[in-house]
Amino acid sequence: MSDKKQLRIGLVGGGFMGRTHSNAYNRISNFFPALQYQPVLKAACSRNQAKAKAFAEQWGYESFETDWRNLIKRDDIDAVDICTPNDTHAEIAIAAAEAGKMILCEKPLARSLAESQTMVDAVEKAGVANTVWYNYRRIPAVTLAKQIIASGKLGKIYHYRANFLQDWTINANLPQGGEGLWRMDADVAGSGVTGDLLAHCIDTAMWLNGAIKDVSAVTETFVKERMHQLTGKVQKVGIDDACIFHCHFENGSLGLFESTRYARGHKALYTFEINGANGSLRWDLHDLNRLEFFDNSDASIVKGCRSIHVTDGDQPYMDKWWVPGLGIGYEHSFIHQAADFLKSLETGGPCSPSFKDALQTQKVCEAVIDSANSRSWKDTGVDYSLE
Ligand code: SOE
Repeated sequence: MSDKKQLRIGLVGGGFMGRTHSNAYNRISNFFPALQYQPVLKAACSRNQAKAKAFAEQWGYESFETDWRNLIKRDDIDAVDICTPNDTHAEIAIAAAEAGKMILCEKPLARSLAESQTMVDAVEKAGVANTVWYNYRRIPAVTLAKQIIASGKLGKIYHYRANFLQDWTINANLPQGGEGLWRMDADVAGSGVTGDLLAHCIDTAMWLNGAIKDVSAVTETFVKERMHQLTGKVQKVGIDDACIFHCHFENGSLGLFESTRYARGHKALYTFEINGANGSLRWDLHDLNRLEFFDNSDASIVKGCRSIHVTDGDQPYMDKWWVPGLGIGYEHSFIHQAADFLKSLETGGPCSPSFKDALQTQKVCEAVIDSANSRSWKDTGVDYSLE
């Protein structure tokens, strides 16, 4: 019998994110043995009974529920993990906070800034631990970028640019709404690529480079009408299929962001680059163990972009994995976030990004959509302290 403290998890939603989070909890004890807390998979919840049961069995949950309200009422659950579509995040999170549960919420925090604010208010009132799964921060190469920037090695920052490119909606016959395609339905998702993909880029950008002050954006919806899976009717498409924005950061640098689901050939290409007076960094999700670093202080005869293979034990998180030179993958970013959440319970500090941090990303997303709709610059009102 382990003498660790238990964090009893109730997970809502049995889709892609439910799988990534469940996998994370299952790996923690093996790879983060020093943590005082141990996740215990108490219950998985999905509306469909057969699916809920199968999910619980597959991922090792002790039980299952078909109504999240019952899950939240249970005394044997300490933390609620929200992996459902965006339109349910606020209701579940607020009820969970009122029941005194800790909350781990999938990104984006909610469909809109107003909804997100109600969630922040609820967790702050209840004083419960909370975090939002902006998982890319926890890729070792990205965390290393953060450390290099924080060390001042890049000097004054002039530029930050990021892309998140996909191609899965280039098909006018693809319906919108319903299971699997809720990201295409504005009522459920809140927005298209802005909330789904640019939110990741914005979260990483503000973590690395500070607050985004104002934005000027364009969005496009290439296919204007699609059949809705739930109504069977052809309905107006309300999401942005593509979004490009530029911005000013608080530190004086300029930002350029692009996201689309119409970049043929790109399945999930997330890249960012940051240029300072003394150096530049570049990262690419398709080669996630590598960080490119140009250091202008190198001797001129060897000056050039170095490609750091971030797999050594003294690099972020990598002492937990294999031996130097052997890489890790996408799923590890979730394992690292779950481990950091457990660590934060030991130290009593927040686990960033907290709901409050994620609210700042939401402010930028909202300003981006407002800017595109009004064809004008918008202030974001972001209040971001780097952690
Ligand atoms: C959309 O296709 C999606 O799965 C996002 O919802 C995730 O947040 C992103 O990491 C990968 O793409």
